[in-house]
Amino acid sequence: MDIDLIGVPMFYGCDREGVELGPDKLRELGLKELLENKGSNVRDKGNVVVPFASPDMKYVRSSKMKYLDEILTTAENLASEVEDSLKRGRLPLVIGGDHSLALGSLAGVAGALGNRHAVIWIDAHTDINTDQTSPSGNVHGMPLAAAMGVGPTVLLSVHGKEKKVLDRNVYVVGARSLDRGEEKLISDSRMTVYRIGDIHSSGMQAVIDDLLRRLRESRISDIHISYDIDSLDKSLVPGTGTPVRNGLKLEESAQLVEAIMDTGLVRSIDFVEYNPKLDKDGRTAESCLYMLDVFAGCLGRQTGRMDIGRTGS
Ligand code: DIR
Ligand code: MN
Ligand code: MN
Ligand code: MN
Repeated sequence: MDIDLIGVPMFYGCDREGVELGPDKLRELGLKELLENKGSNVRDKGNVVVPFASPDMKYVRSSKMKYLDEILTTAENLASEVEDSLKRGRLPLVIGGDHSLALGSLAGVAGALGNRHAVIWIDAHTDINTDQTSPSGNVHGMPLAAAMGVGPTVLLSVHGKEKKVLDRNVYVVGARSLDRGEEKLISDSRMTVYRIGDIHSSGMQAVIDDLLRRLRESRISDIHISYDIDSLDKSLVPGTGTPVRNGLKLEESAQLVEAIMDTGLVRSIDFVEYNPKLDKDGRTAESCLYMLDVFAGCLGRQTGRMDIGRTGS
């Protein structure tokens, strides 16, 4: 596979410093070489520009969404990069940074692919808060709602005003820490949420079978994976801002990622929320590299240029 690495050194969406070091730390740990050794052709596009802001600027633009201006500017920058990579037939691998960057990656995906794609969101959280339902004001809890067209206009207008994905094509896997407003949106929308309880009672394979069947039935042509490392159990990722107990094991996560990747429909990937500053013993880096190796193996097996067949903007 031809891959474009894109770093997003940003912490504004989680309001916890250290996660902005994620992209460079993963480079230092050999991410490019890992992908190349498994057979991919990799171009590192570097990091997108993230404007500077000091903590006293947190609420200048909005009282409910921290660092709103900086997050929106970063999202625009990222959307252009992702769209550009996809139009060149390359797979953007977006390395965070916090999960608010998905405002940009999903906007870029929509710009290049239209709306026949599915989004698979692997996360302990569903990230479907709005400015009204968020308990924290942290925008990393809002990008998936915004992509579906739910939330404040400013968040819906990144790189175009259209919805970035249809709610019936959204799948969350691994959810186990949801806010009240998020529960309401799940019942009011057509998105599918596979909670940790479903995974533990039916097994990961049953969840995968159901997911793949739904993707087939909805005639999905493209998939974006948004991988939040806090989907993994807290013990595996102490170095993330909001670790949650009772999470996925590495083997379960690998099984899931391999099944999705092996559809051959995955066009773009986010890998987010690794915070090297909180990773005191290197265990989180190890978990990240384990999962990135799984992605690398799948990507390396897929050959050639992607022909997405559509270039409309
Ligand atoms: C929480 C935490 N639902 C919020 N969200 C996180 O602040 O909206 N998402 N950590 O990854
Ligand atoms: Mn998330
Ligand atoms: Mn999360
Ligand atoms: Mn565009």
